[in-house]
Amino acid sequence: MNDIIDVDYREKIPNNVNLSEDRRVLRALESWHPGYLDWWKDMGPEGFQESLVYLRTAVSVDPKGWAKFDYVKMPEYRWGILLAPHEEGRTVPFGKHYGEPVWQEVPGEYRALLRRLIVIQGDTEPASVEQQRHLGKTAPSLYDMRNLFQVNVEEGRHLWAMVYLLQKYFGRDGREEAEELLRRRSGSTDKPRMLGAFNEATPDWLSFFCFSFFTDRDGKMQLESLAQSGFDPLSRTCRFMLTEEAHHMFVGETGIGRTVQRTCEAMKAAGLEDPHDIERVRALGVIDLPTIQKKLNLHYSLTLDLFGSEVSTNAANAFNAGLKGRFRETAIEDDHKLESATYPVLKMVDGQIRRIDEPALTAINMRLRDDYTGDCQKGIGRFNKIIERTGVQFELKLSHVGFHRHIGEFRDAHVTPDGRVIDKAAWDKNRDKYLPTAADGDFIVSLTKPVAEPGKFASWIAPPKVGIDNRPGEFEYVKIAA
Ligand code: BYC
Ligand code: FE
Ligand code: FE
Repeated sequence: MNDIIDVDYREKIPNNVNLSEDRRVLRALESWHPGYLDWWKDMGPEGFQESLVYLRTAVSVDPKGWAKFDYVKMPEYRWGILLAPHEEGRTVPFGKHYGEPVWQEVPGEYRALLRRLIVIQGDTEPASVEQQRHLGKTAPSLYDMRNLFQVNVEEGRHLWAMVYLLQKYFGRDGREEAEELLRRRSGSTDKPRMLGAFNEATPDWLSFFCFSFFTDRDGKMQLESLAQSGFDPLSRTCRFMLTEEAHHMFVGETGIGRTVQRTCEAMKAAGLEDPHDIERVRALGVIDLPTIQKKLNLHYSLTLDLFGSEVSTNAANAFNAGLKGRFRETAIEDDHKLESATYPVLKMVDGQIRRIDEPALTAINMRLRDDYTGDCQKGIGRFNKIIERTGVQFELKLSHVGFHRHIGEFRDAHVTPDGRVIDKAAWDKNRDKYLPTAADGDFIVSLTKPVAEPGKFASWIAPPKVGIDNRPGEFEYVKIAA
């Protein structure tokens, strides 16, 4: 990989961190880049590395126009390092340093805690690319394929964002962590990614849409909390990442919405009234609503695990230290120190689900999860509006937070999607009604035949209302290399 020498990094990496003057970091990035490209070629979108994809590239942080669209081969995407503008006089917005000037360097006493947060955040980004690498081959349209690849290159950029922080602020161990981020692999037994949901498979397009709806939304919540950080470079990095995250959730939300819409329209056209008549609905070449519900149950529950335990001293320490705040911290009206406040936490008590007041400081994860649940609920409401408009009688629901959990209070409990505690035998008996089965998966895979003709869509999904970058319906979003 000697071509790297030819790369003019001052020009090649779009940045607003004055990289050309920062020789030490430039050198660290130069030596990291070949490994990143090797990783991208091995673990990035399979079979499309030579194709021309109509992608947006972040080139500045100007809210009026931070991106430009053009055809690029993904390995040549210009992964940049962009921080939201410096805010004059910013102070630590929470915790025991509340009101003190924010840090431009890593506070020594919090070094380990901060590094861990950055590494965990960084680890999720390449993990999602790995999880989604096979999906290009079954894309329901060129439009969807382009959206997948857009999300993928931007998750790649999010990795760069965290690697920049590690290399600039954490010296040798930062560089080692940056290397490790390229070594772990989603789903691997010996070197798995750090968090549970990022080691799960994303076997089909409905899973991808659910992932971007639910899991990228956890990304949004976590980035919002880190955007509050008193460590200013982390805050500025996350603030800019959030502008990209919005598109990822758009892909998820419109993807599920279009799937739901197509199902309902096909049912109406065929005169099918019963959404639970699965066989006849499936025979129309669309995904039945109960199966969509099961997919939502799965991805929501896997994502809830990413919030950690409801009661967590890690979270309390990060808050106290001023490193990770609450969702929209600065808009909350309280002391921002949580010295005596309490927060209601859902817990398992004697086999019952109860709401118990806990010190708010240790209930930070629970609070963020509540904010997240509210956000998801609104999305589900929008799906139900789509169903309603078609006249089909069916309501999608967000499952109970205790359902199908592996982390925290509900980890050992069996809770139904509607929040009833049941025993293991009842769970085993009904599991296939709550979660997708292998047969459901096979059915979805059988439908996901690739469609690569501009302007055409697979049978199971409705076309989008508008194109990307206002392009017309027939636009060739991906020029597939032979
Ligand atoms: N899987 O005190 P606890 C995104 C570990 S998504 C495995 O309960 P804490 C994206 C935990 O590490 C956003 N292990 O939890 C989306 C700890 O281990 P140690 C990613 C888990 O620390 C789509 C122990 O259990 N960013 O950006 O308060 C595509 C006890 O932990 C899990 C972040 O997550 C799990 N699910 O909270 C692409 C932000 N949960 O230390 C990208 C940074 C917990 O005892 N991370 N554990 O060995 C954090 O803020 C926190 O680490 C967590 C956990 C919220 C993840
Ligand atoms: Fe990301
Ligand atoms: Fe994302």
